[in-house]
Amino acid sequence: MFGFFKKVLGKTTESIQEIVPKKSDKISKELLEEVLLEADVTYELVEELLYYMPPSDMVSRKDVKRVLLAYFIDVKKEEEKEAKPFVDLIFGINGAGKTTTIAKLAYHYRLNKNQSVILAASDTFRAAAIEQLKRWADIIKVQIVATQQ
Ligand SMILES: Nc1nc2c(ncn2[C@@H]2O[C@H](COP(=O)(O)OP(=O)(O)OP(=O)(O)O)[C@@H](O)[C@H]2O)c(=O)[nH]1
Ligand SMILES: [Mg+2]
Repeated sequence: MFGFFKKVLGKTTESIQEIVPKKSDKISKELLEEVLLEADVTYELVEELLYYMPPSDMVSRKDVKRVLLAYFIDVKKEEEKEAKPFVDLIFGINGAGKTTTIAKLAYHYRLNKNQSVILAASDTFRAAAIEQLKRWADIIKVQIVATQQ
């Protein structure tokens, strides 16, 4: 049932499955809130997700699936990424976690998809931005193109 989420929310679904016994079909909203927050889902989004759940204290796997799915309606289908090369555009406010996410994606593509990844350090302005990306490239063993700050 949670196949789709396993792909996009690996760790989060694992946490949910760990605490919801296989036979049980319900999870308390309180516990669901805890799991989502521990999985780094922002407080605002957790509040919003809970708002769209049914009014009862316990929610079913079906409800969780329905509500979470609505948030991933725009997730690109895997096939769309088959064309090579492709570029992912990541954007967000300062310190939101863009670079870390880029490293996670690059690692995922290299390891799980067996794709060839190349990082390009294009933030030549922020202090240590190039160093930060170089460090990630080194850790996850992907190529990087970088120049001077
Ligand atoms: N808890 C948690 N911390 C994270 C996550 N992603 C990034 N961080 C931390 O948040 C801080 C900023 O992450 P970066 O990836 O450098 O953020 P950024 O958006 O690239 O930052 P700028 O390039 O300065 O705008 C770092 O200390 C990361 O370790 C995450 O998913 N969870
Ligand atoms: Mg960054």
